[in-house]
Amino acid sequence: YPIAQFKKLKDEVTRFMMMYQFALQELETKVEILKEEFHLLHDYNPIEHTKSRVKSIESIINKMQRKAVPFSLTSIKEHLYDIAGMRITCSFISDIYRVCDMLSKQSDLKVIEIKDYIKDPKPNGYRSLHMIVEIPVFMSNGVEYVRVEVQVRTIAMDFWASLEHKIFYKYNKDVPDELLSELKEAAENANKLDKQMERLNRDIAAIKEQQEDNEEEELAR
Ligand code: 0O2
Repeated sequence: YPIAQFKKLKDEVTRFMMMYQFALQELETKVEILKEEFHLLHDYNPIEHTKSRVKSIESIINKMQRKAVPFSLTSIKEHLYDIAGMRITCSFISDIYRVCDMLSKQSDLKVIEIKDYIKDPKPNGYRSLHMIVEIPVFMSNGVEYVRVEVQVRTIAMDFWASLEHKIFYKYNKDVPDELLSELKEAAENANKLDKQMERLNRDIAAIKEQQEDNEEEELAR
């Protein structure tokens, strides 16, 4: 019964893709809660915005071919960690580590791997913190542990990565050398800007604290 077999396969694939969608929804809720709690308690929001996506079936197949992963749902789940991806854009570099720490402390979330491309940028200048996390997803027939790739970046890192990605594809992955070195220089400039903004933010916080102390002293007199 080829039709019945085809239907079974289609249901399996639908369920497989749904699992990643659910994992992302769970992670989005977690991040949203952290965001609101932080805002209410500290009157400050370390997260500018988030964006999630599930890889298309076409990209999954391309990646499987590139990595020579056998064609089965079990091996895809085992070998491809970025089927579900979430990008978290933060205001400052210190916020990236704060967000990573807050997520890592959640008991139902297991950190599988952390790649720190901020401490060790890629040779082309790419910076971001990548986390592979595993989240339990409860489905009607049991629990599935689903991996999600989380990329945590500043606005400047995101700006650079988005443009670099576009340029990379515009030149069909064969970018001229002089453009590559300009891109690298742009990444260093973005990093300088990130560091400058971090310093500014720290100075402003110190001034604010000093003002509050002065006001308290004034009231106590
Ligand atoms: P897309 O379209 O964003 O999904 P792997 O993920 O297994 O291929 P690797 O190298 O261990 O292998 O992954 P890594 O370094 O953690 O990077 C994976 C993702 O990070 C990429 O996904 C990009 O989204 C982003 N990334 C990594 N390096 C660069 C870079 O130099 N420039 C830009 N713009 N993005 C980068 P995909 O699958 O390549 O693409």
